[in-house]
Amino acid sequence: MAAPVKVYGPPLSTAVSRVLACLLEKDVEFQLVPVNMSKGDHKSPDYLKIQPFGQVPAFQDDYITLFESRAICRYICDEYGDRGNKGLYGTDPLVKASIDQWVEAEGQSYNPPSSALVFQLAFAPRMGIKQDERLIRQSDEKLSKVLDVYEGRLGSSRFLAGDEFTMADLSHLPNTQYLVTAGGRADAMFGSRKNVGRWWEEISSRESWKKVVEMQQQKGP
Ligand SMILES: N[C@@H](CCC(=O)N[C@@H](CS)C(=O)NCC(=O)O)C(=O)O
Repeated sequence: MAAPVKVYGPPLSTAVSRVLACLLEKDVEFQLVPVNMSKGDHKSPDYLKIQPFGQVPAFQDDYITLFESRAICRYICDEYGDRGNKGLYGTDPLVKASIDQWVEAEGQSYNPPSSALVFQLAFAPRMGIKQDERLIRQSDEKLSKVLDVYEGRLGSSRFLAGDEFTMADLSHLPNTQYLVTAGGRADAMFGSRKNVGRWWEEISSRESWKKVVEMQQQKGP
C-alpha cells in the first residue's frame, strides 16, 4: 500500500487548510507533519529544502515535494483523479479552464484583501500586534468590490464554476472561515449579499470542511 502523502504545517494556517480540504474531498490518506512556526521551524535549513520561501504548507508524495497550496491542490486532483470527489477539478478542458479562472480570481482578487483582513482581525490580536485601521478599511472596500462581482456570478450559477462544488469554491473556504468568525464580517460582507450568503452556507457545510474546522479547533502539541 502506498504511504500517505505528507502535509507540513498547522491546520490553523489558511494555506495548509486549503490543502487539507482538498485531500479530504479526494479521500486521499495524509499525514500531518507539525511545523512549529512560533519557534521558526519553517525557516530552518532542512525545511527550506522542501519550501524555499520558508512558508507552510509543504507537501510530499513519495519522492515529489511541492509548495504553493493551489498548485498542490491541482496536483492532488490530477494524480488522484479516480478518488473521492471526481469533479473537483473538472474532467474536460473547458470545465477545467472555468475552474482555473475562479481559482485565479480567488488567488489574485479575493485573497489579497481577505488575507490582509484575516491577519489584521484574527491573528494580530492573538499575537499582540496593533491593528492597522487604515489597512482594514482599505481591505474592506476592496473585498466588497470583489464580492459584488461574486454576487452577480452566483445569481446565475449555484457554484462559481457551474452547477458543482469545485476547487474554485474550495479555495475560498480558508480565508472566508476566518472572516465570518474571528473577523466579524459574517453579516456585513456575506449575509448582506443574498447569493454570496447562500453560497457560503452551502460550501462551508461540506463534510470535508467541517473536518478541517474540527482539526483547527484541536489543540496542537
Ligand atoms: N501562496 C502560498 C502562501 C503561503 C503562506 O503565506 N503561508 C503562511 C501561513 S498561511 C506562512 O507560512 N507564513 C509565515 C511566513 O511567511 O513566514 C500558498 O498558498 O501556499
